[in-house]
Amino acid sequence: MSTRRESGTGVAEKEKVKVKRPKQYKVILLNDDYTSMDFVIMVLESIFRKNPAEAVQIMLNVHQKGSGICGVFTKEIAEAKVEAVHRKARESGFPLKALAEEA
Ligand code: TYC
Repeated sequence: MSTRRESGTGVAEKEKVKVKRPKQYKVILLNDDYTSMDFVIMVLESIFRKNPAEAVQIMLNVHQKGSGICGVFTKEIAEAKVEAVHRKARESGFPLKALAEEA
C-alpha cells in the first residue's frame, strides 16, 4: 500500500505503508490406536466447529491416512486449538495429539 503525504516542505513524499497478511497455520490431527472415534468426532465438532458429517469425514481420513487438517488459523488461534485438543484429551484419558504447522 502507498500513500502521498504533505511533509510541510511543500514537497509531497511517498511513504510506503506495509500491511502484512498474518501467516496462516494448519492444525493437524494425528491418528493413534487408543482414542475413540466418537471422541475425535466430538473434538472436531466442539473445537473446530465442524458439522457432524464433516467431523466423521475428517476423523475417518485421519484414521486411514495417519494425519489430517482440521482447520487453518492465525498462529495464536492455531496454538490455542492445539492446546484445547490436548486438554480435552488429557481430561478424558485419551492420547490424542494435534499440531500446528505453517500453511
Ligand atoms: N484410530 C482410532 C481408532 O481406531 C480413531 C482415531 C481417529 C484416533 C482419528 C485419532 O486423530 C484420530 N479408535
